Amino acid sequence: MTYYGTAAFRSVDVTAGPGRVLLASPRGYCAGADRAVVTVEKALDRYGPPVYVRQRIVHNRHVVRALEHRGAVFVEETGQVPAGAVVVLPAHGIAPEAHTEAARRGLTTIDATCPLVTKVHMEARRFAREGYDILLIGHEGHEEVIGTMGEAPERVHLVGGPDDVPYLRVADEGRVVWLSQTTLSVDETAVTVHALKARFPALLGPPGDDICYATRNRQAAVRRLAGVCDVVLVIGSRNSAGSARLAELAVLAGAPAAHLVDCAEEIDPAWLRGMSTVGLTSGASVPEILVAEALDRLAAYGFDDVEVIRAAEERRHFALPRALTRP
Ligand code: 0O3
Ligand code: SF4
Repeated sequence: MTYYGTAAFRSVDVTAGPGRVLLASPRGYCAGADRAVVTVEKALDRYGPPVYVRQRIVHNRHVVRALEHRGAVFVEETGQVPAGAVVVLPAHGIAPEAHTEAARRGLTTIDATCPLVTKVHMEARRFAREGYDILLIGHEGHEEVIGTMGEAPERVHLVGGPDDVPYLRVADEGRVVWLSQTTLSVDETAVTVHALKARFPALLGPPGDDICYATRNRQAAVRRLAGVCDVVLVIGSRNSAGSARLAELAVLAGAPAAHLVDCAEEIDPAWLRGMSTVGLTSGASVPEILVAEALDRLAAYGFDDVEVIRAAEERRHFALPRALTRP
């Protein structure tokens, strides 16, 4: 069949179909991302536009654009929010000094930080108070990492991977603990923790998993389907750490190729030529409409037999921030 792909506006001969799609479950919105997006929507309903949002509420281009259309204004710094305005803090959390700055400027602050990110902040605060050096496994420059480091900047050391371990210097090797970003690769983190334990035998770990349930489940699902797919498509934005990890993991788990795409239009039909099984999943910041559009596009290419591959059941739900539920 010849499909005139909107991505490149060119005629491409797709000889792939009929083929099947293995659809990962769970995929898409986690409880924290869902809560954060609904928080901005409810804030717009309650206060009217503009509602300011620190950074991206979640790392998804489609979500940010849709909220902008409704009157959300995304800013990098609290200082860019006019005095007295309403500001929503992102799901990834922010450093405590940003809360102080918001209060000083008289802003109405609605905190959409995911409770599971807040849990990591609280761990960092507690271990710092108890005199521990904190080895935070995470990606340099990622907003969640910046926020967690801000809880105890003098105590937290960022660990990007095993290569960083020999260079770590701590005050007391008997009082060290590792914590992590919530959206890391489970397997890569295990390798880093192994290297840290070899270097610091007294190393403690987080009291509960810092890599959250949603990250684990999405990785488990893609791992299950990758080995039997010719190619895996991951819907998610480039700046979404969790989505990028899913594409990497798909290849590590046996898929010959994987592609991270923001939306259906980015699916290049050339990727499907000669293929019979396509894996499809989406990151924790991705609304299901984008998956539905990708399925429509795949069906147009002849991949219209969809089978769900389930790795876990998810029922987690977080209540909205209290600022929005008060009468
Ligand atoms: O942390 P990551 O870049 O994957 O963030 P996303 O894509 O916005 O996904 C939601 C997860 C989150 C808010 C942080 O835990
Ligand atoms: Fe919360 Fe996990 Fe979702 Fe991050 S990925 S917002 S920690 S539930």
